[in-house]
Amino acid sequence: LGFNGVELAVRDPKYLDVEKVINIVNESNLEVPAIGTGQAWGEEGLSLSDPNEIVRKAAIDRIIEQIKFASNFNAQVIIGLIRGVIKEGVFREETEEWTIDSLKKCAEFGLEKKIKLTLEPVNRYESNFINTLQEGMAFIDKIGMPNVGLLADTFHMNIEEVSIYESIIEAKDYITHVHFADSNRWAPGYGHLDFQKIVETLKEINYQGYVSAEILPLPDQDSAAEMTIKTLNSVIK
Ligand code: LER
Ligand code: MN
Repeated sequence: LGFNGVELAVRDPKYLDVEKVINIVNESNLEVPAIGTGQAWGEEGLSLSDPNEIVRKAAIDRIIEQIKFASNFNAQVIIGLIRGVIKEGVFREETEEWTIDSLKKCAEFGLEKKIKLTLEPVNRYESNFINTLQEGMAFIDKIGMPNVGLLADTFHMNIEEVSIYESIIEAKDYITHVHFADSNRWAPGYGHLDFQKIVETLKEINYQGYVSAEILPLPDQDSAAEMTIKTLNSVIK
């Protein structure tokens, strides 16, 4: 269809035949810009912010394994839902401290392997912890590591940002990866977001990275992939 890369969503690299993945990616002439890690939160409850130190340690270890996997492709490792939530009865400050400590450890290992982490603000219905690009930037400043950037996801931004465009401009020095999904999380073109204007804004900030379609496979996966390319071709000139 004309895609340049493929983003991989991996719960635990230990269950992958890594050589086989590398071969398939190479044979298909694709790059891997980023590795999604959220399934470890969704399916195993691993979280970098959990009040329980053992759970945090398991989440850090998982991200370390993801960094090793990512180094096969020079991919960024996404810190999305694996950062967890602010649990009931826990102060925001505590959650932040634990997460900063966890992410520093992950980022230090990333530095050794020359791999970036990209922190993704997600909408309030998925987490109560880091919803806007502004919150993401403030958090990245607190981590204080050079290899932690920001992931701008248009689906989450449509729910949380006052202006998708102004937020992209404000976050221009932080954005290292972009997820595209339309307002309904279907492929770009199936909802009501203005991808022409979003792409113009990304060009305005001279964004040089990938835009990755993170979408529902609806009405079916082939149509979703085709619609993505069709919309991107019509707005990226
Ligand atoms: C992950 O990239 C994301 O956007 C979350 O909403 C998990 O699906
Ligand atoms: Mn996303």
